[in-house]
Amino acid sequence: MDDDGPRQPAARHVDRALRERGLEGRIRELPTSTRTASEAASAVGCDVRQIVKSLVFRKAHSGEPVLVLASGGHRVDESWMEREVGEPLSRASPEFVRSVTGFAIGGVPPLGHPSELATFIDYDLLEYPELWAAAGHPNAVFRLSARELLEATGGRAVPVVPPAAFDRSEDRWVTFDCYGTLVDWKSGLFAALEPGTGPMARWDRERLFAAFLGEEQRLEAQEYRAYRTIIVEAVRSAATVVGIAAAGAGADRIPESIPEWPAFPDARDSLERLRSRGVRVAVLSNIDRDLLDQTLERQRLPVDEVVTASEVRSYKPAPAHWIRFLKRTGVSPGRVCHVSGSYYYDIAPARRLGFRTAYVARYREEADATSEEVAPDLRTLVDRWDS
Ligand code: 5CA
Repeated sequence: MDDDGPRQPAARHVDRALRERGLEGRIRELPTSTRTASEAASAVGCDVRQIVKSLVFRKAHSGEPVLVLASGGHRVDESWMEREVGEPLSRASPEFVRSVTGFAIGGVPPLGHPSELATFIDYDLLEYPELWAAAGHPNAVFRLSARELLEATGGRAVPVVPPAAFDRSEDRWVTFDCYGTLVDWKSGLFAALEPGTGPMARWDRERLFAAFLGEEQRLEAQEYRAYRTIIVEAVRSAATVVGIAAAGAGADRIPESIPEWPAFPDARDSLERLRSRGVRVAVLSNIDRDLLDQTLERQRLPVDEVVTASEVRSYKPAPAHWIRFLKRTGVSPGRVCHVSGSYYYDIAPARRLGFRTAYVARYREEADATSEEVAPDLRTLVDRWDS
């Protein structure tokens, strides 16, 4: 293996910009051309829609550059984009592209430019767990996830062609995480395990739960698998890590017990109060659709819309749940507040996509002040919104 990174100078430059963002060893220099999106897709063996095209436009009045990161499957609709940008756009000349990005057409990367460019990201890209972009040279590309593209470029997610739900909805929405926010999954999980282990000491519970969260994160970041598989495997390996073998033995029973996991006492009332005021509510959950449906029915939680990991085939904090929600409803993220008990899974990615956020401290996770609002529970939050 070549430990010194890419050979082409332009690709080395992109490699340095990637390293600065914690994205090491991503670049592939290929024997065939990756000059166009379809060539790049054939060269790496992915769908052309997973290719990030880095297209430069020029604002007609100010002359400023705009970088549009579009899916290889899309032809950017310039008149639509002008609405997002707020100014007429023209295509950039090859010279302009080189002067503002530092790279020639055919190899323009989405980052690593001499100065930061106003950046818009095609939100259809953000439903793919794996993306490929040009790495400075027409034979070099690099792999990154949708979440990494958002974070590394700081770009704004927008539709680059008119979306199906064309008219921006005027509805007000509140979107919720489910397990850990509406449903007390920590109690539910131990209620499922303790018939096998006997009552666990508080210390063992905390250690097991912490190890479980770590294992779950690790498994969810891999290739998509159903949540009922992931949760069993996460509990088994957490039990091994902390040395509570009996807990691992009970892991098989967990998925079918999930619909019994109790809603927090204020969950149903809070959803009903919001809906009675004309606010629409949705649940965006890292679980299989059938299990969520059973939870909502059994716990009598009324919602207008649902997006699950099994539908988008990825797990939060990947952005796909929120993108799917925006596409289905036609609402813009600024009209939505996303509510969750987790900074990692929900608050951080929702903010990155322009949603308002409210953190509910269900299990007293340390507040890190990245959420606009923080409340001890849902009842307090909805009371505050009412006053
Ligand atoms: N390496 C591949 C993707 S990994 C790549 O760079 N594809 S691209 O689509 O981002 O870059 C080619 C794009 O540059 C074309 O889609 C086109 O929009 C733009 N382009 C090509 N020729 C010109 C030109 N003469 N003037 C301005 N833009 C051009």
